[in-house]
Amino acid sequence: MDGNHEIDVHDSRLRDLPGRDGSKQPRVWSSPENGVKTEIGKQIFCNRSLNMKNIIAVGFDMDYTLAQYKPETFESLAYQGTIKKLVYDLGYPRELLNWSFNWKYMVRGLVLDKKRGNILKMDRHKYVKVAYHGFRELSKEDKVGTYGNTLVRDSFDEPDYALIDTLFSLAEAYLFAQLVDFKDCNPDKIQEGVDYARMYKDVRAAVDLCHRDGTLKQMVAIEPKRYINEDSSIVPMLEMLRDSGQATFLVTNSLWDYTNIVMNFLCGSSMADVSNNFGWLQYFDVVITGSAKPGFFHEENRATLFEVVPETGMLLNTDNGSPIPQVGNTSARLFTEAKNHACPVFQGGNVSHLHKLLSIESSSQVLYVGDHIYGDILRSKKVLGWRTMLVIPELEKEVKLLWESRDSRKELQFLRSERDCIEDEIHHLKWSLKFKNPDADSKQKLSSELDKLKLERERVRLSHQEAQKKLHQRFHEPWGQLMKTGYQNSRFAHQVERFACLYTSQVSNLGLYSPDKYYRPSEDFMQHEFGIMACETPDI
Ligand code: U5P
Repeated sequence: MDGNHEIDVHDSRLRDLPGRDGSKQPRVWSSPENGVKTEIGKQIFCNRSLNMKNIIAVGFDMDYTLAQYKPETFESLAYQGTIKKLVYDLGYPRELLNWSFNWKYMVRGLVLDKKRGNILKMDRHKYVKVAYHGFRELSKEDKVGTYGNTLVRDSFDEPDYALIDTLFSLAEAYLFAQLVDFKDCNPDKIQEGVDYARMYKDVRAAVDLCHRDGTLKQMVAIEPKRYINEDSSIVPMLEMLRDSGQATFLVTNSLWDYTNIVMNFLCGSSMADVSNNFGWLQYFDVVITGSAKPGFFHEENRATLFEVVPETGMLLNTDNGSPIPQVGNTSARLFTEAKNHACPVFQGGNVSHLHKLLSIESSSQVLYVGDHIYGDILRSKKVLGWRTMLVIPELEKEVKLLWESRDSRKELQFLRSERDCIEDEIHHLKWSLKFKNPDADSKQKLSSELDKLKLERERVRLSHQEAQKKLHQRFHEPWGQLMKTGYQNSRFAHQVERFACLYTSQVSNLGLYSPDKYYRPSEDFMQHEFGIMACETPDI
């Protein structure tokens, strides 16, 4: 098999990367249309063909899509705020106040088993490959005993399981693991009747409250730079889309006052008082705040659409998305004229309002960019048929590591096939011993050969195990590669493949490609095709 095949995890174009001769600066590829080289970490990957010429509106989620929060400050703040609520409002022991948060420990794609206090990583077949109880790894026997039976394997969904599928969930997953450990070691210190599932429920409610009661947002408002990454390429990307004739819109669950603060920061406003600065609205055609996604994507959702007055945050009634005709004024006023802003701002409503506001006739004309596989991507694609792009910030590092570890992965594949060959040889020897009636001499020869092979098999097995562990740790200790679980795609990767037409590490990567680009995936291969494609002269 071609050695370069190893890095061809998502896109065959990677095979043609410069540096297949081993040169040291390979992490770029040539974009065919313009000859410009784009780093792999900033590449947009395509699962399903998408011709940007057919897209008339590009929409964005805000939090963790346009705005990349710094987990070391933002999620730490959520973590600390949650602990305070657990202690002061819900009666958890005061020693929790001394706990600290390792923001690098949890990763997206994990599943919490609320009842058992376990944290799981599974592959696309829902086979649990890595399992921890709190911070203690489960033995293989325990893991297989609990989750191994394919017949009873459940769906790993709510209400008994919680999916860690947004970056917002990393702090609560960590706190849950800490509480599980704490309860195991100090059963008397946790109130009677509070089991693992109840602890999860308390943590979830407390985190959610931190997001809603100002614990987080007031701090972000004071010093956005401390909590959000600056990204000077967002504005040029939005301008590029608009210059090419595509409408742009924002649909966020955040409310107007917070949205205004974050968007001012992202769009580079240097004004100290952002409450009166709405320059960033010029980059959008419609802004919808407080959208209550994923309900927003359902046309039958009857949420009322209000117009927001940017200066005051006041909500005005609308006539189902149209301006209310003024008394004594025969023509309905236009939002934009009335407000003197580049685009109208709303709160609530549903997708039909948005389609009407942007004159969208077919949902396949919309591309929506979000970070939440369920809240943004799955629902908008499945329910509506919008085209989707998922933002996965973790991808930049993952792709870099994939490149750097290509030799180790080659070694791993070699060991795996060596192991398989030995296994086959052992089988043949056993077969000969049993069915070919060898004479005493041959029998002895075969038996000693068999013993040698068994030793060799053990040596290769251990080397393979060691190499696999090293590679796993190189990506993430304890969870390994985000998109892989062993040799299979992870459950997270499987969802990305199914629901995101495109995926990339940062929203601004859109600006690195033509707004007319025809995104195409590599050819699909089934397993039987892989072998044939790798052989130059197939032995048929
Ligand atoms: N949020 C919550 N509860 C949570 C996590 C997030 O209310 O447990 C809020 C965030 O603070 C943000 C919004 O305001 O949801 C995310 O919206 P979006 O921009 O991703 O749509």
